[in-house]
Amino acid sequence: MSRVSLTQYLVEQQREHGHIPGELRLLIEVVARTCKRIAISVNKGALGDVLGSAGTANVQGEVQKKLDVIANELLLEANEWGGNLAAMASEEMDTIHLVPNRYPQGEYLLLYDPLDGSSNIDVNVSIGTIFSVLKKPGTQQGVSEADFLQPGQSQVAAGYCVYGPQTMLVLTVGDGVAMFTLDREMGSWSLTAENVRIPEDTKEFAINMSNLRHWAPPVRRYIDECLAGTTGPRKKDFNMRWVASMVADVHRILTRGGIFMYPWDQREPDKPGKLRLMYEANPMAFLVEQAGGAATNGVQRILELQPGKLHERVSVILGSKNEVERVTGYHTPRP
Ligand code: P6P
Repeated sequence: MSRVSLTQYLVEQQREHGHIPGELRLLIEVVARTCKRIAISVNKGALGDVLGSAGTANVQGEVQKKLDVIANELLLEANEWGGNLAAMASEEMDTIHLVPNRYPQGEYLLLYDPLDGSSNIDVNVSIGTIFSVLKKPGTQQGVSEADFLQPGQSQVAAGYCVYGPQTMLVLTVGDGVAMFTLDREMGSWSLTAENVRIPEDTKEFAINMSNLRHWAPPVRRYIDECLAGTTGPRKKDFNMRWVASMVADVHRILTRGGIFMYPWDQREPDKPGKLRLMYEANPMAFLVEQAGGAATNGVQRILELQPGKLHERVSVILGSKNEVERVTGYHTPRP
């Protein structure tokens, strides 16, 4: 049986729902092709000059891995010529990257974390590329950072590529979530799941437990109740997973349910959280909601948050709807 390719899926989705005009389809296909190219570098490991530190720091003040820089460069170069993009923003770049004047400017804005989970690269644990697509507001020529500062519900597409035992592309354009597996013999993406649904209940939570003493009381209460298992108020035992690679943890939740939490903690009280709103939380929240899950910052839907800065951080609680609503309820007790 011949499988549905990414191009066929996008063409048929456009025919049925009209959400993927040609310029957006080109953007998605170019990002998907670049993820295949990134996978080649990731899979080289010690056989290629791709491991270890690049000896530079990014805007977050984090040491950049060689693969962070490689992935960022590949995405920049691949997305400049299409005539469908006005500019790009990346976790690895201080400011937005305008499409060079030698190319026509388009109406889309592309944001990405080129390689999330970089601390896992050198120890061969799954990592990923996360991307988010917005439309440039207005019709005026030119583009500024302010044009990127749109709430997540304005996204027209979002997705990630997980470089794991399988290389998989997971995508939404607002009509549900589809998953594609890289067919290495063909060198193409094959549709392997669509209309993905996250179970509303779960027995599996994902959080970095080493931060337990730093959490706010509502998070501490929720986790304590999970740990109490059948002897506590939840009356059921829970399991825990923490890959420390958001793409891997979210992929597990999209595949079998669960709740992922990277909440505010008192280690750096001025920071609302560790994860970035524009190119980590927003695309993941779009995917999770499209799969019937929920995503909040503990108080509000992540997709409703109005960004103030390109690289701002946010507290993230996402996954199985009933669990996310429970944790959110602990933050905002019912009147
Ligand atoms: P910690 C990876 O660096 C990342 O940004 C996310 O992918 C991941 O969920 C989180 O940080 C892990 O953070 O503090 O557990 O190492």
